[in-house]
Amino acid sequence: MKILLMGNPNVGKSALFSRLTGVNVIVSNYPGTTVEFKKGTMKLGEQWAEVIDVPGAYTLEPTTKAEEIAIEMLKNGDVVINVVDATNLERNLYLTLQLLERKMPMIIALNIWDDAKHKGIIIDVERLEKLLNTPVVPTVAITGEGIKKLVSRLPEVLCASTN
Ligand SMILES: Nc1nc2c(ncn2[C@@H]2O[C@H](COP(=O)(O)OP(=O)(O)OP(=O)(O)O)[C@@H](O)[C@H]2O)c(=O)[nH]1
Ligand SMILES: [Mg+2]
Repeated sequence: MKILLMGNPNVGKSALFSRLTGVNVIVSNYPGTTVEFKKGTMKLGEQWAEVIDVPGAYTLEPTTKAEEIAIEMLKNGDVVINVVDATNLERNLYLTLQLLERKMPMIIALNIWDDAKHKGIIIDVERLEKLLNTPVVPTVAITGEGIKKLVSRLPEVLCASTN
């Protein structure tokens, strides 16, 4: 099982990666490039899953080397945790919609939820979930808020993908 952490640059993918994975993290360069990514593992029920901190991408129509690599990685992933910046929802949804078009099993971590609240940004999470037909879980990667819930909802998308 390969879990990909994907999202725009600077949305908290690496912070979430650290929360999900243990100590055995490998940092590598994507073959033939200087683009770095991290690989770790997490326990998912009885199984170990591989978690990959994919380089940030705004689009799946690549404009940068990092985006090209993100797309390559997407081909080998089983499920995507799409990390979305709750303070920049509209911009972030561009990539989200492209991922949905690819019919990748996906769950959304609506991250930086703390800043969004402080800024008075109100997001109707249930409505967003219905609109996208995808689980959406508010998270604060730097404190760990919402991470357990995020992980607990992963099986929903995994089951849906094997049906
Ligand atoms: N307030 C707040 N800050 C966060 C949260 N998650 C991450 N950050 C901060 O946001 C910044 C970016 O976090 P990263 O985890 O490096 O983001 P990233 O998506 O890995 O960034 P790139 O690898 O550059 O694409 C850091 O300063 C984090 O401390 C969050 O939930 N709330
Ligand atoms: Mg990062």
